Amino acid sequence: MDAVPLHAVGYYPEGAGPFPLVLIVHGNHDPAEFSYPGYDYLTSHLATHGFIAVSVEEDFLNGSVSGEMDARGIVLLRHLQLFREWNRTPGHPLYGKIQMSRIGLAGHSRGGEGVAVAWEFNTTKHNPDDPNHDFNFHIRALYAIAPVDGQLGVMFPQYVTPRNVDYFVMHGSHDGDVSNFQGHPIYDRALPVDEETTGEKGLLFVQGANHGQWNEIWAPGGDPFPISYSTTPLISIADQQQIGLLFLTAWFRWTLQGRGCYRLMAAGEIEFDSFPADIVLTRQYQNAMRTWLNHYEEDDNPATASFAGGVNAADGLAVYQEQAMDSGGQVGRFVGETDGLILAWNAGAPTYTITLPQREAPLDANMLALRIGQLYESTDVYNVFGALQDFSVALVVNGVTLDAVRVGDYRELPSQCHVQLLGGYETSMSVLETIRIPLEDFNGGAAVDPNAVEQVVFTFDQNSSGLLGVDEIQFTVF
Ligand SMILES: [Ca+2]
Ligand SMILES: [Ca+2]
Ligand SMILES: [Ca+2]
Repeated sequence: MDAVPLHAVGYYPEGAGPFPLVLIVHGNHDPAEFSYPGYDYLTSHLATHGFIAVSVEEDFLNGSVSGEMDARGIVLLRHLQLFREWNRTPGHPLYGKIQMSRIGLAGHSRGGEGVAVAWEFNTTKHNPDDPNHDFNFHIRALYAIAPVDGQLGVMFPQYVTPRNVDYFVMHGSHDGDVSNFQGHPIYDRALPVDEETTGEKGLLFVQGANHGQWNEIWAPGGDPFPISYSTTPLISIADQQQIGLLFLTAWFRWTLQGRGCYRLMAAGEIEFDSFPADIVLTRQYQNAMRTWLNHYEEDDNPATASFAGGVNAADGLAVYQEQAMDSGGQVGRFVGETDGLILAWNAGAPTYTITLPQREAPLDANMLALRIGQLYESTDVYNVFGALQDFSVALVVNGVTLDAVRVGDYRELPSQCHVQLLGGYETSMSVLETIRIPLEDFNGGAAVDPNAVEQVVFTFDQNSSGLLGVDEIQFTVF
């Protein structure tokens, strides 16, 4: 393909600006039906909140095609070149109105990987002979809606790893197209655990959401592989779009406009009345200020902690194993790209204790965070379907055990829903929830010196049995 049209439709606010710029791009669909009008509900809403927001047409890349993922990203960069030119052109309606230092990209399905590809090619040459590769845009934030992963060709890394950029991914349990939550591995790779990086990342998993309802054009046609069985109903188009609108807007208001209350929403610490009721939302969040106690990537020995010299110990657990939480078919039906800990109990009040050595360098932290959740079981063995899971956490500081807190006071840990696509293809999966506990909560509201913490103790004392996945236990700053 030698040339493509540059065509996008959207809105800009009244006023002098300058305003941050958000591009939204669709994914693969029947090329005879325009997909780009399907995000009008998002672009119009963004414009009322101070963004220039457009939906980019890439219908000419659609159909029974493969190997086009590089083009999906490059077309977005070509659009940014055009906006840069208009912003510099006296007399153009957008002259001086675009805040080119604050750009966000959102994409759905193949477009969801396309925004990561655009971010990659923004600074990495996709073609050394391209005379027009003068991108280097300030792409600050990405938002992927039910993205694919790994469709980028062989000339460049097949899998994009977002670094030094804010990345958010949203997916539905009832996705009848990208049914294995391919954005989860991207979330796991983003801000790599073993690298110094900047940026933040968030994840939203919506029980009952499907693939197409986030696009107004795709929604009525249903997904290619509809749900045949689920313990959770498919949510309405209106509710699914409301959830997408709230989180996408919030992400860009935080990352491009610096509105801190929306960071709380991304981090799962605040809810609004505009959230549709009775829909189970699972959320993850992480920023780059992390001191790892356990990310479980260092080996496969549950006794060794990721914190150098740290030791993990279990007492009374029926299952206790460090393992891959990927799509390899282990217990839990995971879809990520990470290692974690699987634990279960069915008697007493067992414990999981992390013991830290004396620190050589002081660490900066005001929170303890981890991701944890009930694992999917086809029939109940340890968890009780429909019941919340819960447990306690305590710190030992200078030989004294401080107040225990109950994680249920921070976030609920609900059951994973069961889903089968038409034909009986099972797509149930376990998605963990980020829990963030201010250190002062362990000490009656008084500050806790993170350098003095000797042990973190989890006690499974709230339910008589349970099966949980655990990962990314960290001290962090918020
Ligand atoms: Ca491991
Ligand atoms: Ca280990
Ligand atoms: Ca991990």
